[in-house]
Amino acid sequence: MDSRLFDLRGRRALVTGSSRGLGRAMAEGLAEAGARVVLNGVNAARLAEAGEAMRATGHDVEVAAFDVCDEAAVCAAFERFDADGRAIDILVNNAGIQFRKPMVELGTEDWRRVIDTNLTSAFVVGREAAKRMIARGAGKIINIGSLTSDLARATVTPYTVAKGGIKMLTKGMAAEWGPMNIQANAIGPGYMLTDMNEALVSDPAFDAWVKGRTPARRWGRPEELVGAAVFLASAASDYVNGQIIYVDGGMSSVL
Ligand code: GCO
Repeated sequence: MDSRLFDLRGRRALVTGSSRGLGRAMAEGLAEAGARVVLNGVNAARLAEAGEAMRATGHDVEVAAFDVCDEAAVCAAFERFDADGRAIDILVNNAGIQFRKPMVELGTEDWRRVIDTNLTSAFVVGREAAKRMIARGAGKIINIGSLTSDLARATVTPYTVAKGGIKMLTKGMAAEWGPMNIQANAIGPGYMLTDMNEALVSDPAFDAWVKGRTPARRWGRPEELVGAAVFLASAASDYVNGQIIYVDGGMSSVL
């Protein structure tokens, strides 16, 4: 096998929402595979800290603080990339929030906030990245879905709807941008040990449910997404388009 198949040297990867959690883990993994990584988040101080920590381990890291929900800020960020000659070869649309509430108690503003952050932002950032990728004749887009891209759980419906939308947005990107040599795919994490899930991990009943419901009998670790991310960011996936890879310990495959 050609060892360069998974080699990301010479490629720049923008990972949204990457100062911590799944985004940070994937950013570190892409850097390990040779990519120059652009960290993104809204908190400039936390972002700078993450950048320093990654540079300290020898990684080639840039930071770009902007709010993925602010279309003007997204467009300005890509204009700065253009001006600096920084091509985004790989985009990981990871930024997202969770908001747990039964729908009958859910305000429309909270609904919109989750949809905008978890789905609309992936469209806006994806569109701006794709314009440049089309001009260069190549690109990789990795949208972060969820187990809830396919399966619903009570009290997280806006998140579920957004993540279901991520699955179909990915197919739409494949349909429109595949002919321009852009491969758009998704990763569907299962129940991962992240800050976002802290309340669930520390709930003994929920913890037992996740472990009982998952063939792997455990929660996933953020770094366990790196393999799928490097695969979808590399030449190894040049004929893969519109797919979602579930990294969920098998939960979505069993009753
Ligand atoms: C929840 C969790 C899930 C997981 C993950 C599952 O409240 O059920 O937050 O949404 O985070 O997305 O794939």
